[in-house]
Amino acid sequence: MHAWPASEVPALPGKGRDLQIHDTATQGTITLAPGPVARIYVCGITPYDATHIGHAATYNAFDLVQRVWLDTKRQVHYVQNVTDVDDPLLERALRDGQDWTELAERETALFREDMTALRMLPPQHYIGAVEAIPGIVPLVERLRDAGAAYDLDGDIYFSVESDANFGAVSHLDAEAMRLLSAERGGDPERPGKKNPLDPMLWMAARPGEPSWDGGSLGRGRPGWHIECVAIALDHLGMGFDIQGGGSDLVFPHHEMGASHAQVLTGEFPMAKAYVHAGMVALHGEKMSKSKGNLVFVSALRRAGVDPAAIRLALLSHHYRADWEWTDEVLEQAVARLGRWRAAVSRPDGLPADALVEEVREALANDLDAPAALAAVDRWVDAQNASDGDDESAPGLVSRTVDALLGVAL
Ligand code: 5CA
Ligand code: ZN
Repeated sequence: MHAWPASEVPALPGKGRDLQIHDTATQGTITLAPGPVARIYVCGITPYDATHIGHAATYNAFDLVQRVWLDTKRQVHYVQNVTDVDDPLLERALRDGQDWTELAERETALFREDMTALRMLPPQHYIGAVEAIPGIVPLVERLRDAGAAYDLDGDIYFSVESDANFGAVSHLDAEAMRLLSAERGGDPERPGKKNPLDPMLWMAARPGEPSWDGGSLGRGRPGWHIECVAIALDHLGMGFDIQGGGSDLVFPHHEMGASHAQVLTGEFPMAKAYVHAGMVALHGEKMSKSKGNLVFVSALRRAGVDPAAIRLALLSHHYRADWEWTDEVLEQAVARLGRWRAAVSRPDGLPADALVEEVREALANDLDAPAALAAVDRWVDAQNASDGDDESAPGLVSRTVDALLGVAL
């Protein structure tokens, strides 16, 4: 699949510092020191509805990761998937009497537009589940041949008991896992499974549903977790720097993915850091396609909201926090954008070299975007209250805000 166009990232004087980031698996902050090419996999959308603010907040977090690494003069190898065949997508298409491929294509196209408007840097490889099927089938065959997968009425399940390290990403107890599995696409109640938590690797063809040739697996379609493992291993290999997503992916998705990869390669972890963004709520509940309590990025854009203000609204919350979208959050962001633009539109101003370092330090410290905004606020307030004469300052501030925060002033 094609991704979306990259906005230019201005180069800044000097060099950023290495990223320290909270890792769910080790339950602490680690310093990542990638080689010349940093590698990141971010779980992409299931395209059955438009991009909402919760999605945008999660992709904003990983966009900051890219920007921090680019500022350390590294290249970034970024891979993202699109779950373009899965139960919720097929159910929505059936409900609305539309073709599932058209639904997926339309919503993916809208996602690209939203990401472009928000200045999120694109992945180099943007891979759909459907196009990944030829790579998924041999992995499922290998798991089965290694005794880590079994057949249940034609469906192939992964046996979580085949991985001694199972649980090492989420650290949840069995009961919590069971509840989350039922909530998030698993089928712990299905009779005949070795362990209720075992996730499907390959679902045998169902009447009226799309299916593909699975070689020795028979016709069917891939499970969700093996999709991301196959794409990540194909494009990044084991031991890449970050696997990212929202905190609702910790279990079962990232736990199962780590487990599949561990059994396939004998190595743990698949990613050096498992990084999770908090959940954005609306009216007190997690924004979710299934509940329908959504604020769409595209609807805000249509209503004339500047995407830079949406981006500032996202940045005003720490990525690991759960937070609530309100009109006030957006109003404050619009006001801040106005103040910032006024301050950098002056021909000269207060020296800004220290600000560049403050923003760098805030982001390198577990992507502390609110601290970065506070640093820019301080420069802006001082600039508006005085008459500095550094002619390079407004341009340097604009470039810093653009390069490190993705906001065009
Ligand atoms: N296709 C899978 C990942 S492989 C999936 O979870 N798709 S999704 O469309 O449901 O979500 C896309 C990303 O947005 C995921 O990282 C998810 O964790 C994140 N996300 C979903 N809802 C919210 C929310 N309310 N707040 C923050 N992030 C969210
Ligand atoms: Zn994923």
